[in-house]
Amino acid sequence: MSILHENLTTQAEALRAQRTALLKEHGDTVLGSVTIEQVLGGMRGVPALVCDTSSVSADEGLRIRDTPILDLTDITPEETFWLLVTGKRASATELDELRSIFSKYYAIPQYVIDTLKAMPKDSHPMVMLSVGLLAMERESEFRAAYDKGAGKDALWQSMVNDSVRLIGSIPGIAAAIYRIRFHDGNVIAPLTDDNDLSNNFAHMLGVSNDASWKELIRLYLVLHSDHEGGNVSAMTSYVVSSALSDPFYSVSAAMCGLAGPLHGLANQECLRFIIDVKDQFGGVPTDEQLTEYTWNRLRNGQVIPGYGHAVLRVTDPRFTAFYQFAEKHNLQDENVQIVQKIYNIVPGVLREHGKAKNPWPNVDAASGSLLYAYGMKEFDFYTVMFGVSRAIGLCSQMVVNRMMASPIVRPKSLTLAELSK
Ligand code: HAX
Repeated sequence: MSILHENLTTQAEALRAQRTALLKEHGDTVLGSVTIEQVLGGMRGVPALVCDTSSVSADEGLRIRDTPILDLTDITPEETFWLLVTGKRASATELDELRSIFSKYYAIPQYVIDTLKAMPKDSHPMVMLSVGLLAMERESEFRAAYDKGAGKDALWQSMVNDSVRLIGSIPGIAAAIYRIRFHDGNVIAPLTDDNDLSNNFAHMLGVSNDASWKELIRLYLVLHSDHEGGNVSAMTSYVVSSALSDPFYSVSAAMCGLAGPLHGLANQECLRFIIDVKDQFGGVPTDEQLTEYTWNRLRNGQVIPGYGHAVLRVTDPRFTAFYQFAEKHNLQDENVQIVQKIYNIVPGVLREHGKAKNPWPNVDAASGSLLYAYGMKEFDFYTVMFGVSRAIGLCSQMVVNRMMASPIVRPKSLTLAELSK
């Protein structure tokens, strides 16, 4: 049994006891009412999920286990996973063990590479990511444990094993997609002298040898990891895994949701927006040009990618973290300058436009321009980068839910006629 399992054993019992006590003593406590606007409006604000790993408030944004994300910008993906799943900061020994478990999976199975190579050349990288994860489902220890009759209270243990395998493998799957889809198809092997997850991911992508590229990848993997339980990708994996589907099924399904332009694909759309602006004006536009360009887009019924949020009502702290990274490393190419100019202009236009409840940038507004600055110019790939990070949060949430022995999700739907009545 790993140190991680040992840490979680006591927690699993405590979580189940807390859940049972809440159900027994307060099961009929009313949390609020649900309006027709919420039923027709994507269930906005309906308190219907439990998520202990992180929370998002309108006026501050993401907290991981109650620590503001801007206080966590120096940690590694390994530390992030440990914090998300256990609620505690890892010791050096715990991290060493976790890193060594993850690193067993950096080199992905050949059949996954073969599957990715067999896909049509114009497959979207997010389709390839979802397929790559599904191909690995045969490795699931969770499914094997279920098939052998593991009891409901014990299933979280094999879910931890699947989670570390999945988190350890997904950088290799993503890097293979990048090499196959955009380069010569030669997949780069993991490092032999360094078992750090983000260093290996940075290396296997083969984009840059710059030390700050590794730093960007580390930051990227931390910032996108988790965003409480109600966003499309987290809720998808929650629903799928509630049917006791294993993490490979659940994260693969979540990636299909992340691939939507209103969710993770927004980072690809942001870069497209930036390049369009640059092409249109032959470089960084003036304030007036950008204002007019933004208005034209809104009049055309298109959204401004990277702006707005279903929960946030302030600048996303994850945007701030990327912005600070650009300043620290003096990244001043035209795309970064356009990101800065958009930040100066777009919130004012969106406020005047009067529709978006939040005129401020979200995480996707800056991330792509940084990847581009280091030479990763294939913006179809950016959501895959997001997915590698998000898998850390999805797996953490699924482990915690399985420790609690959460039941299958089954809300009630109504017909429009029933609503009208
Ligand atoms: N540009 C133009 N219009 C916008 C807008 C934007 N950036 N953000 C919101 N609006 C519009 C909505 O389309 C909606 O219009 P209708 O009433 O005509 O339908 C109206 O303003 C009210 O929307 P809202 O309540 O403020 O926002 P929602 O909770 O419905 O949606 C979204 C939140 C993030 C989907 C939305 O702000 C959006 O489409 N933003 C652009 C895409 C984007 O950046 N997505 C990434 C979000 C972060 C994320 O999940 N990353 O993965």
